[in-house]
Amino acid sequence: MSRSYLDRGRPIAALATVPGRSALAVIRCSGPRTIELCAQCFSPATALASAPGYSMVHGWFNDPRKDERIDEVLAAVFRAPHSFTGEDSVELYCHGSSAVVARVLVVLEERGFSPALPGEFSFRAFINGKTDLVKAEAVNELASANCEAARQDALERLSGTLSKAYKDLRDDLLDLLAELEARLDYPSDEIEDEELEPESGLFARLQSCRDRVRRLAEGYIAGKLRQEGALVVVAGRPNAGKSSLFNLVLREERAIVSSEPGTTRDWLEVWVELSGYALRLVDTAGLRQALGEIEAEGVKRSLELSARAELVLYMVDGRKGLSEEDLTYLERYPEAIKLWNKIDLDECPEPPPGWLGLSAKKGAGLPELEAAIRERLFAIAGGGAASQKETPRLANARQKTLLDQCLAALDSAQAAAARGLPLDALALDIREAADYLGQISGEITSDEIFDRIFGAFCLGK
Ligand SMILES: Nc1nc2c(ncn2[C@@H]2O[C@H](COP(=O)(O)OP(=O)(O)OP(=O)(O)O)[C@@H](O)[C@H]2O)c(=O)[nH]1
Ligand SMILES: [Mg+2]
Repeated sequence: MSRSYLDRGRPIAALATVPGRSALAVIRCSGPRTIELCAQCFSPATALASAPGYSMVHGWFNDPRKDERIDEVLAAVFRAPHSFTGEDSVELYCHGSSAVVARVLVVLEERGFSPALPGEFSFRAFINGKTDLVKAEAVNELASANCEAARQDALERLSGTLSKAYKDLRDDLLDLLAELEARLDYPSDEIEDEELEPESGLFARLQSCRDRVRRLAEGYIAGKLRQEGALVVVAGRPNAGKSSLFNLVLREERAIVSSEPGTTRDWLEVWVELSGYALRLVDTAGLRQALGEIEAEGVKRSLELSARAELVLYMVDGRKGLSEEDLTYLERYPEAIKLWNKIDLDECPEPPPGWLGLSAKKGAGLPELEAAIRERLFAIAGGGAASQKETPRLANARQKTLLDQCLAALDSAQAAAARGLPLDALALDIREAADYLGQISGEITSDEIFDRIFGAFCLGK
């Protein structure tokens, strides 16, 4: 199959819901002759063919070649340009079995529909001017949001706050550029001294744009974490109680717990949601001078995971206190939340300052631990929509790369201004910076990026 997104002459169809068994499945169709072609497999055919936009028609989906009914369906009709894609579209609500879906898709293909590429409906919406790239990406982010924080942010982006921030910035840069270019026609194309004053004219406006780009780029860490979830690693010496904590959070005896040190070798992970954030919680092998090759590999992986983690929960057996290894580890991860485990035992002394008392076996201290995690995540990832009033958050690597490139171009423009270079050198950098912002929103595109952007979307989206 070598169809391209740019091949828009044919109608497309795809399952828009999760494949498998469900009450209903939605099959989405869009493109030239969609309503007419769907009507050919629908009875009563004229009811569908003549249905106004934004209406639903009840009937049967048929295989016209075999003159056979396939399913009882509802068809939602959208007429161009008033649809998601901007094209004529039909959504078929059929029963959610794989047998029904497979037959409907085969019949649609026989009628001339091509199986949609991932994200092809969104691509068509973009190319038909229904959305910019940032909002198209937000739709996909909303469809894949796996926690409340991700949902809130994606919705904020879908409502256009981020698109507006990019657009305002680009407009300001283009205004600046227009002024510079107008002045290039004058005999003296040097920058006037007063314009280099931080508070005045050109320099100040350039500086303000640069600061706004920098703030947006800085929001990426929080945005990505809220969208994709945080890696939270439980680390500590063997037997500290890491797997017990993992099971306690999970409310299930998932990890093997035993009094034998070195029980966990392969690390285990589970997704949990805490206060709206998705956490990828990982139980790791206990840190010590390993006894054999397998344990050594486990320890190596624990250290690698710690290095990648957004948050480390470092646990010790309170009865044993702090060892040399614990202190060495904590020097490397001073931000770790420090857990003093087994406080249910009489021989366990009080936790020292800065340590949180816990019983991974009995559950004491868990609410305090959750509060500490919440506080730490909030510090890294910030709050909900209200906190985005000034600077909306992005969570998309493509946008971040282009923002970084834009920032580098503005840095170069500032350096040019500071060195009193001719205006055309400055104009070149500002043009480049504005172009990067245009690529973010899709005002400037090249064909080859479509596969990369939309290819990562869900099928049927
Ligand atoms: N009394 C008490 N025992 C605990 C507690 N947490 C863990 N244990 C016991 O300590 C032993 C080790 O627990 P694990 O959870 O397997 O420890 P681990 O840190 O995963 O150990 P490794 O996988 O070997 O690194 C087991 O016998 C647990 O029952 C606790 O809070 N209180
Ligand atoms: Mg373990």
